[in-house]
Amino acid sequence: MTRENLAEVLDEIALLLELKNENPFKVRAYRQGAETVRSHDGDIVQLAIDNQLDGIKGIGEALRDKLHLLASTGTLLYHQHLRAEFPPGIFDLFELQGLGPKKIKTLHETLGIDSIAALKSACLDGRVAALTGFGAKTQAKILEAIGLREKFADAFTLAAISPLAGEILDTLRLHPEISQLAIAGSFRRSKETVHDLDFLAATKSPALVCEDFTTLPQVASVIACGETKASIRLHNGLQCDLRAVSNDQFPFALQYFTGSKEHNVALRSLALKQGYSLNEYGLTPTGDATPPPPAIHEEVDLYHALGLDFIPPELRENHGEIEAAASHTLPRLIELSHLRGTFHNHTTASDGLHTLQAMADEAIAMGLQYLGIADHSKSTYQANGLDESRLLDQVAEIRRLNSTFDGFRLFAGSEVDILKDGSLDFDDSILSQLDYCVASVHQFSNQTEDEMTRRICRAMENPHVTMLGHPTGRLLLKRDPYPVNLAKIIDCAAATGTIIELNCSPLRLDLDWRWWRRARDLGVLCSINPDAHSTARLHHIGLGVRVARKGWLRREDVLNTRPTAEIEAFLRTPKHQRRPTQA
Ligand code: DGT
Ligand code: CA
Ligand code: CA
Ligand code: ZN
Repeated sequence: MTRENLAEVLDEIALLLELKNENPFKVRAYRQGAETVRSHDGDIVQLAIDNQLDGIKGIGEALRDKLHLLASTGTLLYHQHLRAEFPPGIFDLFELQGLGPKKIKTLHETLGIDSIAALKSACLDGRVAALTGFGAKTQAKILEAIGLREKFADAFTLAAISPLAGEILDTLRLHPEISQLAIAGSFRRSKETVHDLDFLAATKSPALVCEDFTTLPQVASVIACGETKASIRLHNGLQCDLRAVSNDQFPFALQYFTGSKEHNVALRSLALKQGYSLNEYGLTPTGDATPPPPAIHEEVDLYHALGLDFIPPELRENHGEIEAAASHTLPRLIELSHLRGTFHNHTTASDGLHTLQAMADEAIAMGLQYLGIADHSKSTYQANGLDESRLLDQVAEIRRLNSTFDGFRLFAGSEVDILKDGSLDFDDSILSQLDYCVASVHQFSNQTEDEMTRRICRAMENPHVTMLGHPTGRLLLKRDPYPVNLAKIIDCAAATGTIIELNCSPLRLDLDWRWWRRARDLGVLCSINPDAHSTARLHHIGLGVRVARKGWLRREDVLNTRPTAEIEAFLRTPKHQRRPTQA
């Protein structure tokens, strides 16, 4: 059992309890437990096995005993029994955007729907629309969600597979016959979604390594197993390829299988111009006129041999990185250690799982100097958005807490709804009492591109709007972006001095990496925001940094790399006078 296995069981129990209409507090306890398991500093699996979970915040007695049973025996009868009350296909329904436990329960009880296939046919012959509380609109939305799922059937989000990738790497690292090991492909390039994982191992015994790869505990089925390569499918459907190469070939294979294909094509043609042929096995002179290349022990040597600076994997998309590497103008990319704090986080006041104090404690434990709170505003009533009076109470509470911290501070903000016409959910008289504000669209996302663009620009023109939240509303593999003209949004952000958020909640990663270079060049600042609804999710800033790197961002392009005093000065300065980058 891994940490993630434990957390998944607790999450699933929460879902099942919701399906059974159980007490919401009980549901919340399991969900909170899952988050605690994910974020606990120590070896929580071992602690659970040893029955040493007492005193861990977020894990009560009932959870403590269940985690002990689960970790020490690998199963939990309570979970099995709950699961047995429902058909297994029902879990897939939770993956569909816009379908909550209540609707799933109705669909199951009235129409006997127990799988996505069954749901699809019920939509197609109109049975779903006929249900009370559903209607034609809901039915169309469900069909759309099913369509999206089919379209992305073979894709996974970077965040979803990262723990799994890490586990497999850890296991393979123990293999005595593997001398070098890496995951290449889109995963190494930090693409927001990936189709498969490409493992690469240097070894003197390729056939043995391939065979052992197919017996990893995560394997559901073996697709192929040969002398130098193998492919497996994991229980979650993810395919993993392995190439076994010699030590000498490793740097070439690593470069080749990292891709992207477009980057490789451009690199190969550059090599050809210099008289070399480049492939996954080596760099060789094409004729007698070309001298042999310098010794290449590592991937970086290969780039140097071609007269290029080392190109970080995130940039290898043939978006100008080869030209920049040739002219020594690649950006020095931001790193996780540069972040000093982060904005846009939720608490129990709206739909977060943890209190102000707990969120602050976690940020402090992460070594951050400040944390921005931005709970939902009143129009997002589904998320228990705050009205004026609750918001001002929270501001007061934040000011009180700040007097108890040493070298840490909370910034009081709001994730204020951008209403249909671009006005905001709070008056300026309220917004002016906050330290900062994130403005986001959460409703009326069916407007035309023109309407949506004008609406968001109007919000950014407000002097109290510090930053724009999740600019396209996309949910990776689940919900397309709403129509919006991002070029105009970026221009408007530059003109008004509005920061754009890089929302690094794993399904969002919004603004997309493809737009950041343009934004940066126009002087738009980025804020890497986890949109955390729990303490564990604060750690998504690491994912945000990977995406920011992919967008060519440097330390100076990101607001929350600045120390507290600079942030305070920045926020005090009227918006139109703020300098996007430090001198
Ligand atoms: P994906 O679809 O998320 O798995 O994306 P990748 O980039 O991981 O693609 P994949 O797994 O098909 O191949 C891994 C890398 O191998 C790819 O990024 C570049 C290299 N590669 C694969 N096929 C070709 C090819 O036909 N030509 C070149 N130049 N490189 C290739
Ligand atoms: Ca791949
Ligand atoms: Ca592959
Ligand atoms: Zn939001």
